[in-house]
Amino acid sequence: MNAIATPTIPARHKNVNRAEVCDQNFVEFVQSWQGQPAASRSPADAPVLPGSLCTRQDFIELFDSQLISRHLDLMARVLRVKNKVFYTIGSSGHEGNAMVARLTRHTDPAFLHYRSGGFMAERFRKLPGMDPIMDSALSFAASKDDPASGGRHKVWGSKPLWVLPQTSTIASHLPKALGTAVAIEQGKRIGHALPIPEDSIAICSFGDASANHATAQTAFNAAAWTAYQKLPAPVLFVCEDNGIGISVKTPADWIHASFSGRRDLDYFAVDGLDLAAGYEAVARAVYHCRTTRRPTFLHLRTTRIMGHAGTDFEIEWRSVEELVAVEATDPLLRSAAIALEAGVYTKEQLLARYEDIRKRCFAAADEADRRPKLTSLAEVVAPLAPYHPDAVAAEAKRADYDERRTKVFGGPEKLPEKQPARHLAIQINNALHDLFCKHPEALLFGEDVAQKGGVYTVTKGLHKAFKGTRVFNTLLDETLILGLAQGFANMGMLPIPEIQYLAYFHNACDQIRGEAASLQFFSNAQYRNPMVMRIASLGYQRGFGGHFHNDNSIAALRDIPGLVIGCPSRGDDAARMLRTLAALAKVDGRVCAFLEPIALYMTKDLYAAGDGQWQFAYPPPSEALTLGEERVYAPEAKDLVIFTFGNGVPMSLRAAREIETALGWKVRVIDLRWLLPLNEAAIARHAGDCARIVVVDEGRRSAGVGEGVITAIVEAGHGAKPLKRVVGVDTYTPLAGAALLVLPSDGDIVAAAKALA
Ligand SMILES: Cc1ncc(C[n+]2csc(CCOP(=O)(O)OP(=O)(O)O)c2C)c(N)n1
Ligand SMILES: [Mg+2]
Repeated sequence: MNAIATPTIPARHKNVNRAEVCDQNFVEFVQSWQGQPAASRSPADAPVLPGSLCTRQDFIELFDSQLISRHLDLMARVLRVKNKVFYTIGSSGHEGNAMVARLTRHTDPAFLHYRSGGFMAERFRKLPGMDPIMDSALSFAASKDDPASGGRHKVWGSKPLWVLPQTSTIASHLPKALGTAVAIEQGKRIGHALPIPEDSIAICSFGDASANHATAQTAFNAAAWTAYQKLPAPVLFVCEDNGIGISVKTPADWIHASFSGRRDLDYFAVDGLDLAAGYEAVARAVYHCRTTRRPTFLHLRTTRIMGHAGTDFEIEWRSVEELVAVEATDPLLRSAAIALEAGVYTKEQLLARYEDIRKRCFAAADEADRRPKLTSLAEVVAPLAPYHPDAVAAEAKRADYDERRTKVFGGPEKLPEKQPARHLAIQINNALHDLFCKHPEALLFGEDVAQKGGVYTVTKGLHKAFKGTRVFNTLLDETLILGLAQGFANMGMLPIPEIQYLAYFHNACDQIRGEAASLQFFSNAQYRNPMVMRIASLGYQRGFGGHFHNDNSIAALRDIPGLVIGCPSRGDDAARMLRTLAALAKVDGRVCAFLEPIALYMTKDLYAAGDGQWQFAYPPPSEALTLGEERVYAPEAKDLVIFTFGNGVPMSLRAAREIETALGWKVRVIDLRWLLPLNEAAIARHAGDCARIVVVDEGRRSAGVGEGVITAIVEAGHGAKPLKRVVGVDTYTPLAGAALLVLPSDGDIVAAAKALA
């Protein structure tokens, strides 16, 4: 029998537009309600239904939040068609999450699922004078007056309400939510003044399908790993289980089966469809999380009304019977029943309330439509990569911590600037010690960084000098390391995460690309998560071979909007650059990457064994570089300029000698030092100054740094000059000596120059 012809399904239920169906369902449900209202009106603080922890007052406000959320959804569906709203993923069926907002504080940082309309409407009550309807309408309309993102995305976000805007990448916010929870505790341990009360918890919500994502599992695992060691991790994971992800059903009972017995993740099941029944369980979960400081998993039963988004015509892929059955579980019908049963509203009052909120939502949308949009490129990118050069320089060169550093280094005579010239690893290590003296809120963490001091001993001694509260090993999970970094930054600390090898950055790349680097942009500069991420990088290692210890993939970082990338080739520059990066993080909230060339960590010689010419004196702490500032070797030379960075610098200097001998040319070598943003003006200047150009790029041919350098040269009008590129091959790096076949060599540089002769 044709399912659609089933007599129990009224014709209007076959409507493709399920928003209209749900809207009518609500009205009809109220009109046809046959129950008996409570005999007498109970006071505002009495249970809304017998035995419920939810009082009448709680219920009235929660139900209002649900109605606001619902009518924002309905409004979005109507106005999307008119091109006045640009986003239709709704909260319908999930409005019970308002309970979580009511039972937490507006200072509990919240990282929210996209179905959080109810939560937001309820959280807005926590501060006077805020209007969830207008704020949401501005966001739906992509107006630049949108207080969350300034019109950059439809996000749930609010600075005063501690709702940090999230991207659409499901599960990507869980590691930073855990990181924020850990940071609350870490901040207390190091005596850092937190921006929120000390007993705050971090809240993060997500869907049932998202709970399976590797990034979500990372957070669950790390939370349990932390609690297993009896360390606090006050994070409230709220899994809003509607049983489906777009069109894929979650196996029946999977969330309960998977999480209810998980060690060190304390599980609470809540009926999110029923305010009267669910309220107490939410209260228990929140209380548990706040008082025990243990990771808490709140399994909130929800349903999904009106499809995944406005573009999801469920009727095309689900039977009408199934749809109708789902719609019958609409939590707003249950709330309506409670309201009528408890005598909170008469039918007429309830319908009037329903229509009144509808009107307010459409009026707000009308107003939002009149508000300005982002109309210039300058406006769009304004919050992406703020840079105040003078303030950054002042902070980078600030050297008011003499007393602390003298103590840490063991006396005035032991200060590193008074020691002989040393190699890169030692000078990075010294610079990190200095940064730790300068910033009491700096933390360094990663794999093996503490007692061992990192694989290459670059962080040696920091753990001893600054203790395990500031220098610590994490679990082996790069996604989590970068999630932690965001959490510490959210709480106002200066995270210096270490990624053990560049190859292992890639499996956590989204935490920087999608999350950290995007926060200032999507929050319209209201939130920032500054950090200095150190990554042991690049090729030419002699001790430890193979691709994964010699990864030269730089483009994966270079395409991240707003990121700053520094790559030193020598110890003195590294120290000056680290100071600048920390200052960029402090002053402008920038997310910074520092690519440390492993092969140069221990390099002492330049031209010949024992010459010691690749060791440099430690610059005193008042010295720093300007972002983009290049190092110029032989500035007077004009026959040939070599642009390079990292390992390419000593290689090019050696090649330059050979070229001078062979061709009689004077060779200028430019160490770019900053790989993002590239200093295009400096590149153009040097290219203009010299007769010939070679670009030495240890990255890969199709995606390195060189193509950016050459573009800058061509765009500046120097494209006609004789030019060669020496660049890595588009391949993975093989083990042992074969590695040198795929990476540029001194000889390749000389050959390129000769080809220009
Ligand atoms: C990493 C990632 N992969 C895929 C998507 C596309 N996508 C958006 S929502 C979604 C389903 C999520 O389902 P669930 O977690 O159950 O949340 P619900 O929408 O049901 O509330 C998918 C696959 C995405 N946003 N992010
Ligand atoms: Mg779901």
